[in-house]
Amino acid sequence: KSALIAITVFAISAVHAVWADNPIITTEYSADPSAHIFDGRMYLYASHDRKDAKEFDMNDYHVYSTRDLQNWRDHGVALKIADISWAKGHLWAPDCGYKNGRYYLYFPADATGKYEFKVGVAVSKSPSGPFAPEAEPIEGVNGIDPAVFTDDDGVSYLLWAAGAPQIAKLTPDMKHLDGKATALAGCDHFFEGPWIFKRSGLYYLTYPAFMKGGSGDGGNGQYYDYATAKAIMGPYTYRGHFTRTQESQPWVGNIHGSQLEWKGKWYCVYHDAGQSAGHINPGFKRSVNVDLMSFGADGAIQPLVWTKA
Ligand code: FUB
Repeated sequence: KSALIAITVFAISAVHAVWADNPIITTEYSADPSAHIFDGRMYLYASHDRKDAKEFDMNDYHVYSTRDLQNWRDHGVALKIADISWAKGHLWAPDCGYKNGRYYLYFPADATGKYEFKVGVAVSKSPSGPFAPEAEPIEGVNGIDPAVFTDDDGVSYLLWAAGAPQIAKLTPDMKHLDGKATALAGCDHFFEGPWIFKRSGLYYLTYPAFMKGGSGDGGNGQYYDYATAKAIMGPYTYRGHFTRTQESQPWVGNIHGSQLEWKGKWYCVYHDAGQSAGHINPGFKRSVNVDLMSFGADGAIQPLVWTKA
């Protein structure tokens, strides 16, 4: 019996030892991580909360990568606001896609100085950048939180948030919308940050969501909710949330990230504000976490377990 207990304890600690303690990035505040596997490494494309700036006043992006989920490399500034002719500020949640030897960084920015957001694209030969932005934002995309999803048939889609999750096909050069956007229905309590992944033929659309009675803006917390569909354009069925309950979550603020499979395991990479506890505005100095995901027999995402050791 004691041998069995020892094996079980070893197995549990082995699972928890897969990555460094949360938060995984401690050199900078970082948020909104979009994770992808490129060339055998996990890359994170993240927003950058600056220590001495106002909340949400971000002006560059860092890219992080790892081969083993323990040792993370900060590749430095991959794109900055001074390089983007049309952007007036607020470089919010980005994402990166790959096609034909090029990496495409999609990023939202305030185009007028009045919180009117558009989405631009910047190109690099390397997944870590630096990325060279196109001169104009992408026509037809007014909103925040772009995410790119490439389906098994090679067609890429851009998602973004504008009241509801929006989706449109991208042209093969990845720089324009191929047709009009569709607002995806069925995503109850949607607030921002849409992300799609596919598992066993099912499309999962995940997103930060309003908490009951909350405004959804992070002031009183957000849940991570999701909906699933058999086709990328829907119809989507709302499936609830997979984060902890409001009472037990250890942070105040919003949540935003991504989910992906790597080496047979599923991960949720997202931010909270735990690292900045005690900061004057803790909810908005955010840090990236990685948690293992698990799924029920019916495909339901099981509640995340925070893996701080
Ligand atoms: O980080 C800035 C904004 O806060 C993002 O665009 C939203 O998703 C929220 O995380």
